[in-house]
Amino acid sequence: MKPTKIGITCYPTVGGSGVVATELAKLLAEKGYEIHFITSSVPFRLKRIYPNIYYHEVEMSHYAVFQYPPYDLALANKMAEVINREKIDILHVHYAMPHAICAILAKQMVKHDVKIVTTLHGTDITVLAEDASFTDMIRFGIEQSDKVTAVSRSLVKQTKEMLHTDKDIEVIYNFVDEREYKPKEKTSLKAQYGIKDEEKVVIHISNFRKVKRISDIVTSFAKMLPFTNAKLLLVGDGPEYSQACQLVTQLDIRERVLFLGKQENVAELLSIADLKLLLSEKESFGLVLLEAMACGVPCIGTNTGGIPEVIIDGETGYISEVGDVESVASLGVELLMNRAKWERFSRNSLARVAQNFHSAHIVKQYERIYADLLEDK
Ligand code: GMT
Repeated sequence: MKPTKIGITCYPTVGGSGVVATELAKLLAEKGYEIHFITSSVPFRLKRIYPNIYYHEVEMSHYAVFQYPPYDLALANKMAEVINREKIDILHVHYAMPHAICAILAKQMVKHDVKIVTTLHGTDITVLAEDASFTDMIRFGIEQSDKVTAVSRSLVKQTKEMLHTDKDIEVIYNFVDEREYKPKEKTSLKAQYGIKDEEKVVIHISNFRKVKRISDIVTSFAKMLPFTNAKLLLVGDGPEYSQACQLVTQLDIRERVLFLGKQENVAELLSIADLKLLLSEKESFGLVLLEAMACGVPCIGTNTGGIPEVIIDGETGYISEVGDVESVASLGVELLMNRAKWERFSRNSLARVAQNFHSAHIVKQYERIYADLLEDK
């Protein structure tokens, strides 16, 4: 039997959506699907050769007459070329804007019957909150897709409210690769960073965008310090990085905070962490929470978007109101200082990931969507 051929378009650089798209691709390829990435560069999680995964680069032409290089048109053109040549059955795009819109254009250009699956990750909707002139275009991308999924119930609700659409949007949660994200033996990493054995490790991982409220991370950590001996690992880079450095100096906690910048091996860093903080003002899911929980690290997150669908308040971690740094600090101290509670939360986190976000279970949900669409062909 011929393998089902899936085209995938995502943002190939850093970011949870690119991670989810690539991990899904790898697992599908292992199951015998033929995967064709159509992206501007090789997705960063695609580090080695995978026999069933192909990569088609979107090339840009830089004609002097174009004031702005037409990336979206180049993408649609590449999608159409790959659909025709490879006889792609399903084109699965991550983000409505611009990927779903490009996919719809590509579909109109080809003779081959291809179905479009769009997965919403949240930023489409965040963009809308800032520039409502995109509403009609994003709604078009969603409504013309053959199937739409979103990474949390909260994102479905928000999308429907903001776009006034009754398009059926199915929730398929994110997942992590359990082979990589799992509790690990203690390594010498803590000592290598100059962190003493008895010191607790609090960690934050993000792209340091404004929406992540990095100053709340630093401030709440500073408020924990009189009550607990701890270090803060700040992992990632982005627009708010230098402001975070300034705040750390201002609060006089420089020896307590390690700025690690972008790191590849996050699972290893999580193995030395005791507590994970994600205090965003908007977050459709929070993949980094799942990564931490899969390593047995309890999390404190904010009461926004999909975060309460990942953390169970008082069982796997805590939920705090956006900006309430006092409450984050006292909940953090409580968890770090109460060993029995920490161990219970850590076990509950592992169990929750295994029961609700297991990759095998999530991949099956995408496979069912593909199969249903192919049946309709
Ligand atoms: O959070 C970001 O800034 C990156 C963005 C992305 O494109 O990867 O993350 C979004 O998608 C992730 C994967 O589904 C989610 O885990 C993040 O919550 C979501 N970010 C926001 O909603 C702000």
